[in-house]
Amino acid sequence: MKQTILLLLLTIALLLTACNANAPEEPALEFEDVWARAALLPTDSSATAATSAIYMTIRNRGKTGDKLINASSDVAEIVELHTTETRNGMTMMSRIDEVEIPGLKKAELKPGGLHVMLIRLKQNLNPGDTVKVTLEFEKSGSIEVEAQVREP
Ligand SMILES: [Cu+2]
Repeated sequence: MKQTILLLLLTIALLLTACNANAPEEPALEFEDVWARAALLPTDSSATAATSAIYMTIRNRGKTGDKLINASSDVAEIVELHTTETRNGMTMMSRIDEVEIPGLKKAELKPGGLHVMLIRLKQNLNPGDTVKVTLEFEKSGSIEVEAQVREP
């Protein structure tokens, strides 16, 4: 029984090694489940400006890590990379300079965590709309992705 498990583990290890051997050296980024939180502009001009956020999973199939260092979009006046932290029971968002995407791993941007913050929206984001966002990576350069607008 022990031997069977050992053999199984060995086989899995070999398979994993074989998979990684095929992986390119350079970062190879894939984007999954890219979406933006639906938001409406305030109808009252004295109200605070509307904000939203873009979330996604960034998978790196290459061996070398990369970093998301900037983002831009036409739908908002300001676009920032944010993280969410809870300190003394208070949940706060803060701006960060980069999001790391290690080699052969993934980075998840999701509600309550990392996100691309859209500040001062210029238009309504209705469910079903698509939003274009340009992501800038340290090594992979600029990549445009489309986010589907939906309710969280
Ligand atoms: Cu934020």
